[in-house]
Amino acid sequence: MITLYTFPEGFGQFSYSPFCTKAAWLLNLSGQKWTRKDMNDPRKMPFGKLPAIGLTDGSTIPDSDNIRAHLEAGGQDFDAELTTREKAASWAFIRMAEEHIYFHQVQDRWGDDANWEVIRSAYFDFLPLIIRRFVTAKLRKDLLKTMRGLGIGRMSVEQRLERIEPDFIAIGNQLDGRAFLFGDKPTAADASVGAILGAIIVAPVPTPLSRRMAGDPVLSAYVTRCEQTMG
Ligand SMILES: N[C@@H](CCC(=O)N[C@@H](CS)C(=O)NCC(=O)O)C(=O)O
Repeated sequence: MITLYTFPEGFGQFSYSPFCTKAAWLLNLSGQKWTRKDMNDPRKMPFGKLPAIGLTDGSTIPDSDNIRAHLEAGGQDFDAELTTREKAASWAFIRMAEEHIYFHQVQDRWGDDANWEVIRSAYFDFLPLIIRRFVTAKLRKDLLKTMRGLGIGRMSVEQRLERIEPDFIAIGNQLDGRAFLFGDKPTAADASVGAILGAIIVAPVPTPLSRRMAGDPVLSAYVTRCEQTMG
């Protein structure tokens, strides 16, 4: 049986990491038998990140894209009913969610003081008390430096909302009244997009971004549908 190494459950979701939620949803869609193993510290994982899966031969496959590729190599086709053009669009939606929208969610959790207080405890209470404040302050400082490097960390909340709005419009237009991005069944793109939008909605302390998502009837219903169908 496959073991999914994942960050723990959090904020009402499978995991507080949307990439772990995505991996769990892909595993569910594949119909494979799997079990979860929660971890707090991913440093021993091949990429130093989660998710990863452990196979019965003892090997470990890190990264949700590689997990998808592994399942596909075993015969699963998440996008079986998609045309070549739809597959191209699917890939672009995945990248938009994972390489852009995701970082706005990270900025919301780590950059906003009220959210930081909650996530510091949710993510790092496993650390010994004596080093916790020091270590987490350094982690936050380093992460926010990375976010400044990306550019997102230099924007005001209003500028971030403006920047991400076209992404939300694109997702709404792609849904076009349908249940999922490419029709009435979830595909690989829904596992990425749904998990990342879901992580925005459940900001522990509401932010302008989480309110924007939660107040969008189409996108919030889509997230709920993804959770109910793939979760
Ligand atoms: N491209 C990776 C991204 C995974 C990722 O960024 N995981 C984050 C949690 S959402 C992580 O492990 N962060 C811990 C760290 O960077 O130390 C994937 O698709 O699996």
